[in-house]
Amino acid sequence: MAAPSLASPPPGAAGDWTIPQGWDLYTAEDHAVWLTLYDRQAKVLPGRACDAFLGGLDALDLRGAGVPDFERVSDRLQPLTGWRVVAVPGLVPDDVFFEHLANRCFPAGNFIRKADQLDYLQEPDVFHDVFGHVPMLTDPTFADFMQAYGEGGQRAMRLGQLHNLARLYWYTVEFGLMRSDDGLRIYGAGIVSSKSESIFALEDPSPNRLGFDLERVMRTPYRIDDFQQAYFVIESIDALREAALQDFAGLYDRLPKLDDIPIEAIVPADTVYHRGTQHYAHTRAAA
Ligand code: HBI
Ligand code: FE
Repeated sequence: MAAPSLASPPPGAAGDWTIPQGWDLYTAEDHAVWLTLYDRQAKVLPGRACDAFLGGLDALDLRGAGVPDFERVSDRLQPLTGWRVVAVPGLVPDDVFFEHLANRCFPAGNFIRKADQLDYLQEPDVFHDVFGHVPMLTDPTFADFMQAYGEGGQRAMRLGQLHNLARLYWYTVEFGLMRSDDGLRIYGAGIVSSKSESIFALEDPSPNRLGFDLERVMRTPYRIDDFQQAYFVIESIDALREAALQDFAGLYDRLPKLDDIPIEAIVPADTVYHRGTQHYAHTRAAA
C-alpha cells in the first residue's frame, strides 16, 4: 500500500490531522490483539523497563479490557502532567507533529495491527503509540522534555535542521536506555512495545551501548528497518531534559561541518557501557 500522502489532512480529519478515535468501532479481534500484546510485554518488562515507564503503565490502568479509550486515558493523564492523547490516522507531517507535542498533545494512531502481524508493522499503531509512548508522559520531567522537543522541532524546521533533531528523537524517545542502580533500563517506546527488542536492546552482545551525548547522537545515523546497532544511555530523565533545554544555536552551526559517525563506530570521546560485536547486523547483512 503506498504511503498515504502527507500533503493534506485525509477526509474526516481536522486541520491539525486529528480524527475521532472511533472507540466503538474496534472489533473483538482488535481488543484481543491489544490484550495479547499487553500481556506479552507485561511478562518481559519487569526488570527491563525503567520505573517511570512501569509506574506510568499502572497509573493509567492501560491494560483495561482492550484498546484504551483516549478520552479516558487523557482524563487520567492530564491531572498528572497536562498531557492528553489525540487520535490521528497514522504518521502526520513533521510540523503538525511538533505542534501537537508543543501543546502537550500526543498524536496516537487509532488503528491496531492484525493478529497475524503481531511482530512487525509499517507504521506506529495504537499499541506502539499508547502502550509505548504514553506511560512515560506521566513523569513530569519527561513530560517537560517532550514539550521542549516539540518546540525545538518547530525551531529546527525553520532552520533546516530537522534531520538532526529526528536523530535525537530516535535515540531517546524511540530507542533510549537509561542507567539505574540495578543496571540499564529501557524507556524508548520502540523498544518497550517490542518483545524481541526489549530483550535484544539490553542483553544481546551485538549492539553498542554508549553514553548519551547530544552532539554525538545528532551525528549518528539510525536503522529504521531492524534492531538498532547502537543504543544511547542517559544518566537520568533530568539529564535528558537539560540537554533539550540548552541553546541549540551553537550545535546547529557546528553540525553541518561535522561528518556523520558511522552507525557501528565507537569514538574516543564515547562512554562505553558495552562494545558490541555487531554480530546480529553483520549476519543479517550477509543473509
Ligand atoms: N507522526 N503520528 C505521528 N507519530 C510520530 O511519531 C511521528 C509523526 N510524524 C513525524 C515523526 N514522528 C518523526 O519524523 C519525528 O522525528 C518528527
Ligand atoms: Fe513512536
